Amino acid sequence: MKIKNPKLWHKMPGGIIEGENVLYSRKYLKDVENLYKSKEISNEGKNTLMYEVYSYSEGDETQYGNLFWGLTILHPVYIEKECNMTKGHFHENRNCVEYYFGLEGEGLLLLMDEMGQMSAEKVLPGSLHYIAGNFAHRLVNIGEIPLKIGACWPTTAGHDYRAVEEMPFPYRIYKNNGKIELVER
Ligand code: S6P
Ligand code: ZN
Repeated sequence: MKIKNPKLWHKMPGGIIEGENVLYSRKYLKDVENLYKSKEISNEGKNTLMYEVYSYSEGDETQYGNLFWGLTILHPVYIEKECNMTKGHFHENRNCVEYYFGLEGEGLLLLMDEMGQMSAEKVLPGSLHYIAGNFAHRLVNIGEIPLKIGACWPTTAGHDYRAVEEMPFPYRIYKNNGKIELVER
């Protein structure tokens, strides 16, 4: 019997599990500019790479009980001092929970319930975050290096971005002279 090599999941960008079922997407500033307060983004700035998302699963994604394993990399970009953030979403299926865990860098995980109440958790290497199914979640890079987090969630969860567009997270996150500021909209 041959012993198999393990999947080095945190090295996904290195292509270690290339050839298997890995999905990859990336967002440029032009894709997410509406999230930011600044309306003065240059055409050149719009091509800035903001974040990358890898996800991986085996078997049938429509099968209840199946899971995604994911990696999100948020680059250290500031738009007039506002920190780089993911779009943020609820899961379409509000029963589907998720775990995030910090790998590298420094961030915040913003959690918002369906009434629009927000809380924030510090994300750092080794931190573990349980995201209940009825909470919208957004990652924010508050550091100077890429923020990398691992994630695990049901393949049947889906993304509900519209609910967050209609009821945005109530705080913007800025870094001002090295200090993190949460500013109410
Ligand atoms: C999926 C999970 C992550 C995010 C990723 C990007 O349920 O929460 O993989 O999709 O961090 O965030 P967003 O809000 O742009 O999908
Ligand atoms: Zn999610």
